[in-house]
Parts: sequence; C-alpha cells; structure tokens
Amino acid sequence: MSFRFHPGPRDPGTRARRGAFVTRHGRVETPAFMPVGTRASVTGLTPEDVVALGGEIILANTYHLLLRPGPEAMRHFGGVHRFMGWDGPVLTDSGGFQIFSLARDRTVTEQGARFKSYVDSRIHVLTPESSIAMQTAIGSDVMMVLDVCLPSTAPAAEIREAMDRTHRWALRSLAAREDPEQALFAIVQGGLDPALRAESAAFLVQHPFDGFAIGGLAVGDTREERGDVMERTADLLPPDRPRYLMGVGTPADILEAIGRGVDMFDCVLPTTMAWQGTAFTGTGRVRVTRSEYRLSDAPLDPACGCATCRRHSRGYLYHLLKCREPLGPRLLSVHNVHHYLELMRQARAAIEVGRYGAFAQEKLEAIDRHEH
Ligand code: PRF
Ligand code: ZN
Repeated sequence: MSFRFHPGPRDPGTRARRGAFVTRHGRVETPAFMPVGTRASVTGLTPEDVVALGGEIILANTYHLLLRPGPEAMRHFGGVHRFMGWDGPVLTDSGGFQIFSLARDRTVTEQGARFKSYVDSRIHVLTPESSIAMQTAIGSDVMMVLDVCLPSTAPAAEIREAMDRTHRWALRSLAAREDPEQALFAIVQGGLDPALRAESAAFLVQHPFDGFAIGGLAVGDTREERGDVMERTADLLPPDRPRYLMGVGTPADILEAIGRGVDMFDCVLPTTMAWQGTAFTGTGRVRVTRSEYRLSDAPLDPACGCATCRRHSRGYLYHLLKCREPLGPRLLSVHNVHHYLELMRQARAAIEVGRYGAFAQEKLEAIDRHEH
C-alpha cells in the first residue's frame, strides 16, 4: 500500500486544513488543484509546462481514454505516464459522470452502463469492474469508483436510487481492484438532501477506501445551495483520509470549499476558458478579445508572475486570439493554470499561519468588487 495521506495543521477560524498525500509517483501538497488532462493531455500544455507551473498531479478520464486510444493501446504503452511523458501522480475519474453527461443512447442497469461511442458509434459497456480494469490499464495512482451522477435537481426518488446504486457499485469497484498500489476513492452522492448525504457518507466510510469524493454537486445547483451540503458532508468524512470535491470549480468556489474542509479539486475552467480567450485574474475574469484591449500595453494581471504576464501585453494576446494563432490559447492556458496553482499555494500558506478565513475573504472580495 503505497498511498498515504498525512493530515496537517488545521486553520483555527475555518474548517480549512493543510496536508499532503504520497503516491508511487510522488507527493502532493493539499489543498491541491488537479489540472485536467482528459485525453492524456492538459490541453495546450506539455508535461514540462505543468511541472514548471507547479502542478503536482493531473486528472485523466477513463471514459475518453477507453473510447480512444482504448485499453489495448494503454497496455501497449505501459500506462498513461509513459504514454504522455508525465512522471507525476495521475488521478482518473471513473467515467460515471461522463456517461451521464456525454454518452449517446445510454441505458443504465444494475450491471452497468451501455452507451454508444462518440468516436465510432460502437456500443460499449462500462461496469464498476470494467472501469477499474481500464483504470488499471491506465495505471493511475488514484482511481475513482464508478458512480451514478444525476443532476442535483432530479426527483428525490431518483436521487435515492442513484445513491443506493452508487454504494453497491463502490463495493464492486473495491472488490475489483487488482493492484493495491493504486489508491481507490469512493464518491458520496445524494443530491442536495442533507439526510441522503449523511446516509451516503455513513455507508461509504465503513469500507477501506483511501479517500472520499463529494460528487453530484455543481450539476444544476447554485453555490449557495451546495455550500451547506458540502460542509455537512465534509464533516462526516474521516479526518485521516483526503476529501475531493469533483469538477469544482471557479476560484471563488474553490476558496469556499477549502474553508469547508475540502482537500482536492479538479476543473476544466482554466484550460477551456483559455481556449475561449478568457483569463482569470485576481480581480475577476478578463475577456481578452474585447476591442478595448487591442492597443493595451498592460499584462493580463499585473500581480501575476507567470511567463505570459512577465513577457506579453494584453494587446499582443488580443492579436494572437483574433488571428487564431495557437500560441494565443497556449499563453492564456499558462496564465490560467498558474493562476489556479498560485491560488492554492497562497491558500496553503494562509492555512499554515492560521489566517485562512481572512485570506479567502480578501480574495473573494477582490473578485466580487470587479465582477459585479
Ligand atoms: N462523479 C464523477 N465525476 C464527476 C462528478 C461526479 O459526481 C462531478 C460532479 N460535479 C464532476 N465529475 N465520477
Ligand atoms: Zn499571468
């Protein structure tokens, strides 16, 4: 068992906590943000870029890698690390969320999910066992159980059914793990109902999972609606295991969730927004393609120390984006991923000195003042 979580000091004024986990590909300081490399690529960034930006772990998706390049290619290349040239830790999502958000012609039974590939229209079946088998082929350091993720606004009876099935699938996933060196996290479901969330957490923590994720949030709910559920759920999870809030979110979402005791995050926003020409700054989002930036000499964010901000003006980035030069989204990705990872470094430092509450409030106010 190489996976170990070391909980560190807690912030006195909030539920924020400092920590670290160790995988067979290295150590990750928490709270941690995982840049998303869905198809074994953090869009526009090389593994060296990600390392230079301070990224310590990336997320890849079982669903996408199953459809292309497929399990045979993954095994041929000896797993995703060698395939993509990334030596650090990798967490794989199980495909649970993608089946419910992306798959065509899907039918879900107790056995698993059957759906049509977007690549070649072939029928695939993803079960808890086949998801673990694919995550084993990928060779990720942290695997996720296959879960049933519904919109958090779905009818109560459906939310309960999805939660109960998620629990049964979690146990099948645990039984299917072949390599104890690969950590396995369970996923708490239960929509926005605090009683169901409590039931889900109580069930899952009885079993030897290496960590616990909070799933099924930020799928149709507001930040206010999920804040309370998230805090209560985090409180029911064991302090000696990492807590991961899946697919969340904006810098503001992350700042709030850290204060509620969450340790790990992933989100496509920094990279997808870069490809849409939007930069995250300490004072909110900047749409770089707006005409007001055409002749701007200013960097994206004067307070940012990233390679893009040290060297390039908004006016140059405006030009690249307008010409559809690939360098434009790439330079914005460097900045956005730096922005997220720097926020995490500052959050960790603030927890260490016991002033996370004040830190988060300052950051949130600076974003709010400009975005509203
Ligand atoms: N389950 C899984 N992956 C996810 C989610 C989930 O509920 C979410 C919801 N925010 C994002 N990614 N397996
Ligand atoms: Zn920058």
